[in-house]
Amino acid sequence: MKIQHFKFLPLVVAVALIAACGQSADSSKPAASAAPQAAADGAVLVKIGSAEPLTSGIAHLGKDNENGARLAVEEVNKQGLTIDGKKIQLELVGEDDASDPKTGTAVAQRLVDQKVVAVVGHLNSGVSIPASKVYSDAGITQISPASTNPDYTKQGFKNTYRVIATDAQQGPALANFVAQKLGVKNVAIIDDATAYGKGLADEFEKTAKAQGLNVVGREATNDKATNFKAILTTLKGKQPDVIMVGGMDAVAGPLAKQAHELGIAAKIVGGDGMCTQEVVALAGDGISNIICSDAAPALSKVAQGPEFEKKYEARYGIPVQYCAPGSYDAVMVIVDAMKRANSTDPAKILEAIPATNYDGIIGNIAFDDKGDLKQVSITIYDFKDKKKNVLDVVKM
Ligand code: ABU
Repeated sequence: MKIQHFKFLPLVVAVALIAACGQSADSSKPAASAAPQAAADGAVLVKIGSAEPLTSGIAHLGKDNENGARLAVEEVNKQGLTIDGKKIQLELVGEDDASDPKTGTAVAQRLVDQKVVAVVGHLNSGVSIPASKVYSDAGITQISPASTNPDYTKQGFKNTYRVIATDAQQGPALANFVAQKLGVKNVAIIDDATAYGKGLADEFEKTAKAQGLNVVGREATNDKATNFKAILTTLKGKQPDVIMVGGMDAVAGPLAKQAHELGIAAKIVGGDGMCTQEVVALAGDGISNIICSDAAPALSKVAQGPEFEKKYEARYGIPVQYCAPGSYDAVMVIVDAMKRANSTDPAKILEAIPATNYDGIIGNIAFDDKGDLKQVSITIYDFKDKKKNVLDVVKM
């Protein structure tokens, strides 16, 4: 809203109207820099958005992300936060994107309209990518704890960050492990046709071929599928030593179970989306064949990891599933930016984020010029006694 819109009104009325609208007098500034609200105890209420699937086949993973972010908000509020001499009360505003790109952009707009100062989310790359345009237009920092598709941070937006490795790092790490550590020759690939699943499978395939592996078959399914017996039967005839799955645990778990039922002895190999605690229940006896990577360090291998696991279980009564540590860290990175900027203005937070140098649960967090982590750690696991067991760590 530019001041000249009111050129026929008395100046005092124009100023009052601008103030009432809660908007800058310069329309080129993001609408997100509206005046903060007051909390009940007189503290300034500052909202942080949290967006992930709270319904859909991977609602358990979305809830885990939200749990991580909420734990951080609760801790900051308990410790007390003062910015620019004002007591701050953080509020986490959670929204359900249902793993759906269209719902994701609507949710992003809803968070912007609710005047959040930054957003932790989304989970799915296929949702984070379209939603990032909404946050970019509003000048709000977006930090995804889970989206690994490289394209998310390649769009030229200044506000787009992640606290997880990318599939351009994870895919090659997995393929190198298969070629060098498993010492097998024939691999088949199945992807779920999502930005994540297909993207990771493509990265895996490129490196697998460069490593001299034979890709004996490639099949596609979708992220809502539950019966994989037809494509597994086709691939069984090609006798793969490994079946790489680009998909989340809701696909890879039942797929591993059905492969076991069909007598397929191949290892079922995949990325972070299937490397969850829930995959144990979903895969049944097929769990013994699963090898998967996390695009993050194992909690057992990082300084604050074991304490985080204890805190999380004490608060929620369940173990960490997935990217809760990254969600927790993303909130802390936003708070760290507020402290360094001495401001809760979204524009000032965004300005402070590139200089982040924060020691989080997942390790040191500093960003490159695209918004990706400068240092990452990929962890490769199998499952022993239904628990994740570290096989290898690749630092990049
Ligand atoms: N990183 C796996 C799950 C989320 C995604 O990138 O779609």
